[in-house]
Amino acid sequence: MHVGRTPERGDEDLFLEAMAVLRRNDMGDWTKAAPELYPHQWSWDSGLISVGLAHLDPLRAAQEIRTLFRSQWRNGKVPHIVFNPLAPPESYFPGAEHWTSAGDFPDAPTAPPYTSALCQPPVHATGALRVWEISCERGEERKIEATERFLREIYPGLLAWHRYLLTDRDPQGTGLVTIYHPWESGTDNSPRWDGALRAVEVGEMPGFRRQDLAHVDDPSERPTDADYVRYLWLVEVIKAYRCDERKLRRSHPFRVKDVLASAILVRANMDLARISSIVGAPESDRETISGWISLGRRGLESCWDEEYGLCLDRDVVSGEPLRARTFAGFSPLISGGLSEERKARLLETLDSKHFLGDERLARPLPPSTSPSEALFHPRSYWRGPVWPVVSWLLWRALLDLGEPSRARKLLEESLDGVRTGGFAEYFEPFTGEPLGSMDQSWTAAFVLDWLNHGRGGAG
Ligand code: 2M8
Repeated sequence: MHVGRTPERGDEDLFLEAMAVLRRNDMGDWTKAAPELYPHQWSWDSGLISVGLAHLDPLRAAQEIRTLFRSQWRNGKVPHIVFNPLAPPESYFPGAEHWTSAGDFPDAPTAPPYTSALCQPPVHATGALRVWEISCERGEERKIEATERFLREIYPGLLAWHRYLLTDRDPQGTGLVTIYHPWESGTDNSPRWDGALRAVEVGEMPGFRRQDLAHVDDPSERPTDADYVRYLWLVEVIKAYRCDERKLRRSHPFRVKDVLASAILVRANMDLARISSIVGAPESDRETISGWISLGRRGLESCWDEEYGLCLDRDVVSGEPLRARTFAGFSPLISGGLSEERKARLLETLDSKHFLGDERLARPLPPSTSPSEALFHPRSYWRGPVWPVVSWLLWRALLDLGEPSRARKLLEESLDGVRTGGFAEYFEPFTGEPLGSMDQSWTAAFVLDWLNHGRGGAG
């Protein structure tokens, strides 16, 4: 049990506001990622929104993950978007019509609801375990039993999901997840992908109209048109392959080993191992999962870059590391099991002028891309702004690594950022200005988790 934070003035109002954001975006048994910009169910958003919802109602939180997994593909993949059948087609691009225009995908589940053919970082086992844990902390017997039943019900889906990532997405057996699209990383326009994207040759494709720009004041907050052309081209290739994993792994033009997704998978496997004990799964499952954890950690170690003091993604097509200083380089903190030396070096990088030691920062919160990176941009989406999801992932990692005072600092600074700027999707790192979508669901969910930290639940 971690020591709880001392409540501050204004906490109660913040709690009520966060709750109101989630209530407004609530679609009954799933949550819109944001009111206008993201009117559908996103995979890793929902996996983490469930943690915030658990502080309000563990049963509703369990339902969030259950709804997502109803659209799990036959091969175990959890889709990156489940499209809201009630959202007008022009509300988001590319929507269900775009994905299905070339016909059905053989591995896709029965529709509607339709899904995209991509996936996102596997935070779901972590979300599911936290839902149960928070339910236990709250101590309501009936809900504890219900969330335990939920774990029993969702466990086979979680296992199939992780197996998919460690087989279809890792045919080389490295423990590292291959992604086929920057959208799969969750960090869409991060400089992490620039090198690999540059090599993609864009062919003939139909014209398209972006919807995302209609929902932000300043287009520089979103990816550029040049990025979007490549994103859409990769979607065309995936559709032409009917998402056949064998074809994708042989000749898709964008194949990258994503260290962040891989580390999140290790963390999720640690949590899946806990779930497997709770639900009394066979011993052989636990052996498999434990093998996945060791393999993933070895894979991440092989991506270590001594000069940067970070872990780097690798381009499968060129065989080269993708050199960019971004928060994803701290992935080994998330996967854990580090030597003291490696941990110390990563924390040194975190404190350095490349990250928290940059004196221009409004708050000591990790920017998504290092301000010393040539491709840094303070307003552009994943190229510099501070993201609550990044802070939340690092906060959890620091707690687990026995770094409570660092973790507390991240938590308090993050809460302060939201108190001042609201429930934004991301924040300008030097001014704290809220950017992107407002009333972003997972920002509200993290606030609920931070406010309740160590308090045994509330609400
Ligand atoms: C952003 O990604 C979507 C595409 O998936 C978009 O820009 O349209 C990313 O920040 C992603 O990580 C997030 O899951 C999604 C919804 O919040 O938005």
